[in-house]
Amino acid sequence: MKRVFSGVQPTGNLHLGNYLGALKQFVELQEDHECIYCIVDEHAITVPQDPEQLRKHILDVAALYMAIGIDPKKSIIFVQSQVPGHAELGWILCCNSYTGELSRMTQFKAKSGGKESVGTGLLTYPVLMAADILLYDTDIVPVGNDQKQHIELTRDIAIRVNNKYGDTFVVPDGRFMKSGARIMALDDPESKMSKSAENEHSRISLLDEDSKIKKSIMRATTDSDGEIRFDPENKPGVSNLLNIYSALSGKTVDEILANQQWRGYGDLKKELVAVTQEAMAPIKRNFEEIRYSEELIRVLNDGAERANAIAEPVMARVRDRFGMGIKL
Ligand code: ATP
Ligand code: LTN
Repeated sequence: MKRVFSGVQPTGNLHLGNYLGALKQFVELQEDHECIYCIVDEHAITVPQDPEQLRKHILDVAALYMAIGIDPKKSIIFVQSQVPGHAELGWILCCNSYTGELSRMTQFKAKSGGKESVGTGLLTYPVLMAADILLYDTDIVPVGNDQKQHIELTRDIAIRVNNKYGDTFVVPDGRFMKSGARIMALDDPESKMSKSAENEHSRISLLDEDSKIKKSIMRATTDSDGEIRFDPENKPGVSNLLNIYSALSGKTVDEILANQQWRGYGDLKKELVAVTQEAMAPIKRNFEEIRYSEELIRVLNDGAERANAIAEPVMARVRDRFGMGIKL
């Protein structure tokens, strides 16, 4: 069975972009892959975090993983900082990457732009991500489109180390969704839906109440020509709504457009409200059941142990290839 690894940052409530771009594939993949899903708290601290909030968000993401259908009997769910190999391999890989290639990463440029002092962790963030992936001999990494560059860097570092030290790492492939790979902000369809945008109506969180879902979608930015068609370049707002509709319903955009009798954007939005509320309802129900249960903590502790059991032999191989530590 091929091995899958992916991670989500515990930096706020997960939204439709996270769900449709990444998490939905996590659930599908667990049927015929060995899946490892991480809550990457070491990545979260690349920007300042309130400790209490961070602790809360870690458990929120873990509960959401389970609420959307990740089954701890099939997949490993764990918290990054509970497995020491991530930080250790992160350091080793830092010593095998270049400041030039890291400063060229779009996410780094976006997050550091215009600031006088920039945390080193923001620059080395993708190297830690490479460590997460390579630590488990991962074959496949399901992520949203925005992570393409980081996956490429991971492959470059793996190949570089393999060439220099002999076969050490499995070179992984990214896996990207066709619809949903890039969900845009509802209030600004030119930028991606994000946890950190100031306007709460720019996103739909997986835990939003029905009334909030309705408000955010009904307010979504469209355009003034009134024609409903899929044209991301000229009609990014309407196309984003259709894209969300398609990803949530499992229908293609063509199928949706062929069967609709909408008289205007309002009708499309109303239908999308219903589709979204229906898709979110079971997630919210499951979340409430799991979030404050002892089972959640058991799942995470057990997950960390299972993850460590895979990571440790890989670390032993890496230390050995690099000539680190002592050997009897
Ligand atoms: P955010 O911008 O929401 O803070 P992020 O990309 O910084 O998200 P994560 O929460 O770790 O950080 O992302 C989890 C997964 O969700 C990643 O695979 C990422 O590619 C995906 N993702 C994030 N935003 C979107 C989006 N708008 N559309 C599709 N996928 C997304
Ligand atoms: N960088 C990713 C989160 C992330 C990740 C990973 C994804 C950290 N480590 C390993 C896949 C595999 C993000 O910002 N979304």
